[in-house]
Amino acid sequence: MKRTWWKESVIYQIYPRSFKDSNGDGIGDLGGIIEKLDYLKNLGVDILWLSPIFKSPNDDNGYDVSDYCDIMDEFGTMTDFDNMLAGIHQRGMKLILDLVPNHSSDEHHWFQESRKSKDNPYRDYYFWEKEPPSNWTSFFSGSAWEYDELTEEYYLHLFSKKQPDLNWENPKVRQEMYDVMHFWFKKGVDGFRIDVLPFISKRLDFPNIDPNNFDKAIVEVYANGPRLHEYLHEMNQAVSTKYDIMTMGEGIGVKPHNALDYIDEDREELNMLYHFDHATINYGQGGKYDPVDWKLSTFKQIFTDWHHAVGEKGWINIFLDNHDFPRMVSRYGNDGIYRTESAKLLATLLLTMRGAPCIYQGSEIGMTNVTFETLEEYDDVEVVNLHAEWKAAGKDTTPLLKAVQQQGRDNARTPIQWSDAENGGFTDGTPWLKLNPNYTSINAKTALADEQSIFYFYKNLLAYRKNTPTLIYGDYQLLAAESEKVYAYRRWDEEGDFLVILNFSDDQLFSSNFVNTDDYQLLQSNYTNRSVFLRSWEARIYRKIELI
Ligand code: TEU
Ligand code: CA
Repeated sequence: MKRTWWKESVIYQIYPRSFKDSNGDGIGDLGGIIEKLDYLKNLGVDILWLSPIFKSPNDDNGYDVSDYCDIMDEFGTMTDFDNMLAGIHQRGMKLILDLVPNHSSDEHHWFQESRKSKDNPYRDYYFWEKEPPSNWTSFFSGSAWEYDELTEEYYLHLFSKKQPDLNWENPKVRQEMYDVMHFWFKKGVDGFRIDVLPFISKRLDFPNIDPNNFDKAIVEVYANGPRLHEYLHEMNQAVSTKYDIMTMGEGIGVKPHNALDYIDEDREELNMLYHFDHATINYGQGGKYDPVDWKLSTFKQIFTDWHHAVGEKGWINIFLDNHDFPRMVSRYGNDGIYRTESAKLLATLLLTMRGAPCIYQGSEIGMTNVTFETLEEYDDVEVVNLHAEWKAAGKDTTPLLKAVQQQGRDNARTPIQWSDAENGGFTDGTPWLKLNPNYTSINAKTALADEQSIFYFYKNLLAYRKNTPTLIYGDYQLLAAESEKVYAYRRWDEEGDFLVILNFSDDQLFSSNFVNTDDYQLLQSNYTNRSVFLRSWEARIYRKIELI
């Protein structure tokens, strides 16, 4: 398998709006990121991925772009960007930005022109129809077709109505997006995370979808359209191959069976992608806000299936949370009495799998979900629209509040808790979104002063992984597959042989019941003292004793 810098890198995702405010307006910004570059260097991450920083009306907090080649007013200026990029490179780190090619903001001048008249040169930059051709629905409630009275036609938007879908059938649209990529690569950016990339080619015969099976609609209708891989290869040849950069696709609609269509290095399309199979593991029949229990055996099988599906031909991100999902320690761990142990266990999983580990801001200090008491306190357009839909239908919104508290994206968007000072040291002003009140005890300052903190667990294991190619490139085998409490697996190659044993439960177990560790020695545990028992949320790494 080819070895590359981006395969050996650990990525840290920053959601700039919530990372650090440097000018007191309550909104995170590039100046705040510059202030924290030494903190990130100390942690030991290699690549910073910034959620979108381009001009935007922030209907979807930057994922609605009104100018792809200029910095969002709230985040600062292009000079701030240049200073931040220089600071990142001076510290030996790299920067990838978040490209949003599937849709623009409705305030982008392309759309402002397109909607003016049916014969406007920008008309077919977007999808316009006299009547909605099918029953497609938006991710953010309601129809995916919005009526525009100016030309008395409907335009397509798979997300909010302020995010009209761009028409990639139009070669001018494709060229515009390649020009955007060249612009940032020429400034020295090291790559892109590319938003909802599988959607840029859709089923343009617009078949109806089964409203009771949105995941099927995503995979078969919204994503993976007939010209997708033609576009991805064209993008690769027109842009990517001209720079030493990395492209990472957000793989909504990608499954093990079609993953290599995107990331097989011989196909010259994308370098890597991340999938959502584990991230949607608790979606019930009614989707995200109809959560159900999930089984560890299912979770383990997903990681195992993806490992074998991608094999040695491709590369995937390994993540457990990001700005679209709840905090991982609340979702997969125990954010109560075992918060520290379970956060360290999840860090062990992230950092001992084959793939590019992706740490979401705040996970390194074990930040948890927040519980806002009313739906009005939530900012996310997905929740605002759903709340309005429930109220319009006269439904009791109590169950929705409960589901949003558990599943909502704002759980991951509360401002980073830097210290126990007012507003967690995030801002001197009024934060754009309320902080989690537990910032008084869960914050970076406290973590940095405690050598047993989650921060130093990440730092130490990050460093170990970087010096242990087996954990990066080695093979993987699931062990104790049937266990609903323990996730155990082996990682090995000619240079090393490791066992990882993770107790995903509050229970104390006999470790010998699960894996034979006779020829191995304990390398590390998230508990400081030893025990014959595998303790609650204990994470152990064993290394095979090398016979001299
Ligand atoms: O996300 C697309 C996506 O798959 C998730 O947003 C998820 O389906 C959605 O949150 C509904 O639960 C990307 C970005 O990561 C997300 O923040 C944007 O809202 C979305 O695209 C539109 O740009
Ligand atoms: Ca600010």
